Amino acid sequence: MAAKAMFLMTVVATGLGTAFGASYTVGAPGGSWDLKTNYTRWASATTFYTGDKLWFQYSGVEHNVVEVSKADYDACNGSSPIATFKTGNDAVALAASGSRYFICSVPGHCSAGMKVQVNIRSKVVRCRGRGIRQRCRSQPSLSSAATSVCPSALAQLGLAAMVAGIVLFF
Ligand SMILES: [Cu+2]
Repeated sequence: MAAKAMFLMTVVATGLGTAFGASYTVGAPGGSWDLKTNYTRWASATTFYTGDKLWFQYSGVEHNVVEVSKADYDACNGSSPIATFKTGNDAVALAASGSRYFICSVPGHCSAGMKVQVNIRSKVVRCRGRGIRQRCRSQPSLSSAATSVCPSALAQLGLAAMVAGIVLFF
């Protein structure tokens, strides 16, 4: 029965993770973090919201990801990085609204187009009702799938599942 409670907890945690953020692989589906993708076109096809995540997938031997200021983005200068990533499978959380700038600092790559600007909008979540009956909607709403149970309600549900699991176990 403890296993059952653990399963429920996992479901609740997974729900929390997916309900309030999307993950985007940079350059996908046509490309990745490479020398042939048009990142201006790629970024303009998506509206990014706070809570979303970027994935940079590439060969760590050939490329890297350097977050820079707008001036360094425009100049393709990677010598004053805000952050540096080089594993080839790097996640960047878009926690705040505003613009973020990423380039590849391998000589020649940024000027060849390996640079992406991401504009992040803040996502407002509005909730109605209380407890596990509470329902929330992200505004602006991305789709009907944006309607989901609120984090607080999920936490309560998780707690209830845990208590039920303990009661059943003993
Ligand atoms: Cu590169």
